[in-house]
Amino acid sequence: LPTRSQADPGCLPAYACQRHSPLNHHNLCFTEALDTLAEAAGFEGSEGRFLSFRRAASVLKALPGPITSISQLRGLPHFGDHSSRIVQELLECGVSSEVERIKQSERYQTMKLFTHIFGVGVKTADKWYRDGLRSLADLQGQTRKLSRQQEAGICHFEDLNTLVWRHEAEAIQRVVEKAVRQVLPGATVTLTGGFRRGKLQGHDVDFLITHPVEGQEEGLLPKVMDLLESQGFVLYRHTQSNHYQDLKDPAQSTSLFDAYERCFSILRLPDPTAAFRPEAGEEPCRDGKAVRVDLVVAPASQFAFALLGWTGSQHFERELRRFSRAEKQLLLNSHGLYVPGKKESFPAASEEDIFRHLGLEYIAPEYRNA
Ligand code: DCP
Ligand code: MG
Repeated sequence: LPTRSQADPGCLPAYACQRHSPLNHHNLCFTEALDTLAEAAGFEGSEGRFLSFRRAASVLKALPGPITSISQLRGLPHFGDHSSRIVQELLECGVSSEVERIKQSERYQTMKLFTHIFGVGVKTADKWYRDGLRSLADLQGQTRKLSRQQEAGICHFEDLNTLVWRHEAEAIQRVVEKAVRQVLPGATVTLTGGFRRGKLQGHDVDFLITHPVEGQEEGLLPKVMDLLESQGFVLYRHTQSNHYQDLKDPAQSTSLFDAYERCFSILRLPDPTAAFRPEAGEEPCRDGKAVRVDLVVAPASQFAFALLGWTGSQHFERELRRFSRAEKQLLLNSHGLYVPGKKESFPAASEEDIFRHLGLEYIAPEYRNA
């Protein structure tokens, strides 16, 4: 299978997991427009349109240079009439009237606002919109019951919608690592998500925790969160225990949600002055910025799958699973790689093993920004 995109854009492979998608690419003005259309389609529940625009945007992220003429789109996978028209308009006018109209619309702006609240998905945002709500003030001024998560999301809205910098993610990692090791010596904490793909900023911080002795890691998170709470770092936490033993067919867990022990949290960023004075670590930080942190615990035997699944990007993950199913008749999720109907996963000690099982060239995390 051709996996290199660099040499000849005419031979760009169809799946994002077969291409190199660097963080910084050459077609930002086009991909932003197409991603906006994808997002807007997602707000309307149009999964098909969402995927078409997302796939077209992703193709442009893997091109070796900028699109300067519409003829360069010829032969590119996933470029339908609509996406081509948008690119053409941008080439000719510098803006797309359709994209501008959407961005200005009350519907788009409100849906964007509401879905940026922690704990609010498209369905809830749409319901609120149809009920006539348009702003955070509208939400606060009404009597409907919000979930504890949504309350926290509104309370920390401003902080949570300020991007997290890499050095802030690393400061949180030090705090989490210290707590994890105190609770379970030998356990490791890996920074995943966008930061593992080389992003300098993210909307949250994702950690994957494991221990070399299988089973030792079970039940770790409640203890870690108790410790972090006693240190004054926890603003919100919702911990779930793992349930992969309960799954009748682990391969069927192909939804976006895996069955690992996990905690969705909001942590207070450690005081920067305390970060350089470990002896002052006992002192709770009072004024740190609120940051969304996801902690996931995987047993050693599933770690490679969890790491691959949590590194993203989301589109890269979707494409890996689609490739596995359509091209290899295998089911991939964050727990394993399965022959349909079989309970046992292929073993994998590393991400490289998984790519190899799938017959794919290994793509390093920095090139998974599809
Ligand atoms: N992921 C997933 N299923 C979920 C949540 C996440 O497969 N339900 C994967 C894909 C994501 C990665 O985990 O790329 C991390 O999720 P984020 O939403 O945090 O996305 P990123 O870290 O990639 O981006 P950002 O920088 O915006 O946080
Ligand atoms: Mg993230």
